[in-house]
Amino acid sequence: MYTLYYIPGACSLATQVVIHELDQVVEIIDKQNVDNFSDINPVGTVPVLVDNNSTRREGAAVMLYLLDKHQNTMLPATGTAREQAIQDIMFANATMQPAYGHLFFTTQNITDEKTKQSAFEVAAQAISRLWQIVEQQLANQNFLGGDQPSAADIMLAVYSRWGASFPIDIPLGLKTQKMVDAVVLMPSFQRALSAENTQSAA
Ligand SMILES: N[C@@H](CCC(=O)N[C@@H](CS)C(=O)NCC(=O)O)C(=O)O
Repeated sequence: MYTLYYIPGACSLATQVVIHELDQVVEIIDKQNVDNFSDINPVGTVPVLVDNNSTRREGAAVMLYLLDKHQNTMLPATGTAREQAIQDIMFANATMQPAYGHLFFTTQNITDEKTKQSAFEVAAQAISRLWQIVEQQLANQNFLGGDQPSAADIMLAVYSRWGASFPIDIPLGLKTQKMVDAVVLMPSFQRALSAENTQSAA
């Protein structure tokens, strides 16, 4: 059984979805209820995955660990399809997620309202440019992984929900919106959302 430390709605949601897709049992713990979280992850971030006695952090590394450990169609075992899937995971984790991070940084660190709105807008433009790249990649396929969702599709679907918390518009292309809607409707995604809600309500 895995233990996954999470924050509701955060990038750790994608980790939980993938664990469900892999048919693995997971206990989830809200990081905000853990007093000594820095003992578990000195960086202070989620996701953190505990597998028996080993603790893993960094979303992309956790994702690759899980996908290499359990049989699945989300990460091809060899060849260019595997290279593409890893590139897509890295794009999600190391490019799209930090771009959204600018929105959270702005909220937390800029107090002047005019400066704050400008910073939101600049960040939103940068994020929108990245979504246009996703749209181009989806021109001839329904998911980044081809005809079924990959880990990167799941990660991007989670991030796409963050824009609603900020006073800016981040439009998604038609194919991208269709990909996000399909991922959010996956039973594993709904199960992960519901597990987070149940924990938060407890
Ligand atoms: N590079 C890290 C970044 C993870 C990260 O930024 N996680 C956010 C949530 S998506 C977090 O834990 N932020 C700290 C906090 O909100 O307390 C990773 O990929 O795991």
